[in-house]
Amino acid sequence: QHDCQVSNIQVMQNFDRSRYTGRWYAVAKKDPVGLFLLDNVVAQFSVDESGKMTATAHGRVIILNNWEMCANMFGTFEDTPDPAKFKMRYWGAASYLQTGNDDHWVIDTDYDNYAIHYSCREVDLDGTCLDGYSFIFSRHPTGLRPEDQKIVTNKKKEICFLGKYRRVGHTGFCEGS
Ligand code: DAO
Repeated sequence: QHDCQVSNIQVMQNFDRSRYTGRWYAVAKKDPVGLFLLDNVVAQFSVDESGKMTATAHGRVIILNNWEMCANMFGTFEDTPDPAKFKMRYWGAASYLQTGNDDHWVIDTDYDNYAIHYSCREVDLDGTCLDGYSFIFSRHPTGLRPEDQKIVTNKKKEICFLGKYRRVGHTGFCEGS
């Protein structure tokens, strides 16, 4: 399971979407090619009446090379046979923001403190991920608890993104949005 094959990546067992609802602060991110969300990234997951998972998120972005703003984003999740693997369709509150349809996998979470998200946008010919991104989420804006850090480090290794993350700061830039 350390061969970096996207198809062999282990995801959260018995993922419970209702326990996953609520606010998550991104504390670290591995960027994809052409990164979008820079920092101050907060996601809010919900489960609607029909049981479908949805999310809103905001984060600081720079668009048109020089314009800094807070992007308000929406996402809907399509279920797959694996309860921890979703297809996420996303779009912005404004038309000039990014839209897309990405894989959205929950690699691991304890629901109360940390979560590791993974998305591979492009699988290489050898089965490894050529272009992907990943968020490390915390329930706490201050970051991960020390006891969760080694779990997260191990998972970063398993998904072959260890060393590719940067810290995601929370400065209050998107507060009130
Ligand atoms: O920031 O480079 C990037 C890629 C992330 C794109 C996804 C943003 C929209 C997410 C909306 C729902 C929540 C998790």
